[in-house]
Amino acid sequence: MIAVPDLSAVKQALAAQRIETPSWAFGNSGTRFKVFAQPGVPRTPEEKIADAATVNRFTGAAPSVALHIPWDRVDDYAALARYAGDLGVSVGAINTNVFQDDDYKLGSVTNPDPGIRRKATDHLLEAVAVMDATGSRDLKLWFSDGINYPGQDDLRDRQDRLATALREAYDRLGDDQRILLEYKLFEPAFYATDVPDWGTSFAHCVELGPKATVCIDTGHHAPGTNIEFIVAFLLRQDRLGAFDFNSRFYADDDLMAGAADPFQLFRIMYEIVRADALDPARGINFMLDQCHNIEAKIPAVIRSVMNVQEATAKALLVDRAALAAAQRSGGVLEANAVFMDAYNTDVRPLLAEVRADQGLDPDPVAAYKRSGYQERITADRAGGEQAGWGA
Ligand SMILES: [Mn+2]
Repeated sequence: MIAVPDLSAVKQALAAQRIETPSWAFGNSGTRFKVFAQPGVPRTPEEKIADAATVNRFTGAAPSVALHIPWDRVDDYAALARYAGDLGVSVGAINTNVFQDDDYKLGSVTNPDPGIRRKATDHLLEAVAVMDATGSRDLKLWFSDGINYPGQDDLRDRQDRLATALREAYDRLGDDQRILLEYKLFEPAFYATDVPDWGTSFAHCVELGPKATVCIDTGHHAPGTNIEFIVAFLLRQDRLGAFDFNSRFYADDDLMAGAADPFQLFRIMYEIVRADALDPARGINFMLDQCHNIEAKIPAVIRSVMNVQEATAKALLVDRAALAAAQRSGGVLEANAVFMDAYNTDVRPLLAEVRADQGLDPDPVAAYKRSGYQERITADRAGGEQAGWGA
């Protein structure tokens, strides 16, 4: 059996783990072909926050919820943050949206039209004002900007325009605020994306300053990309700010974290543990970025939180002394066996204990189903328009 040096330290680390949920995971979503509406889906930002608070109530591990502007636009953001606080959660990252206006057909902050660049940059500044009101630390930026055809626009000029907009947003940040710059290989642009990979994001962050960090969305890479290498590299450079966890089989599928490749999630979390970066005080925001198109949304988010916890527990169980000894002696098979022993451990009983110690039900999904919450929201939210993409 594997040797675990200090099981109480493992349990303590798991109890302290924090995972941020996305408001949009609770609304209706779909593919480009169809959005399937579900009963009980939130109609307002407040109802999305109530659902996120429900996930936190059953997992004890999801005390913040990310908002998306303008999908979660309200008149009084300070009041929204107080409402969240009353439900036991805080407002997390503020996500910007410069991809849904007709103006952005040729790009937002990289658009060849300076008037459209101004409009997009003003939206980023508006998001920082929202952060001031909600007490949020993180400004999350993802740009759909890119081009579909060679020659459509100048690749280098677009980088200059991007840098200009990022600088303006960065200079607007308060002392305790920061930028999370997300990258994505392709889609909606199919030939060249302006922030396609971690290297581009990293370089812009370095140029901006210490308050700019990279956000890794696990679904935003080419197939076969070694994401844990990117994690290790960015941690070493102190430039990893956040994850958008989700699963993909093909492209940016946004399925539940740990559903498609739990082994990859374990390898990622091992690099986090290896860098001692799990502690919330280290400043890495472990977020979910998912869409639950056909499955029930709240239990899917609960399951996702549990999947991240399971991958983390396995990563914490790696016998690092044995691993280091095997690595030093060139024991290829032995080192790999140490890794696999941890991965193959059934950590569900351990996590059930951690939950019981916190006064939680050891099975959060079953507890949610028994709670009657789903039936209540289905009845209460029968009238009015459901929130979804673009709402
Ligand atoms: Mn994302």
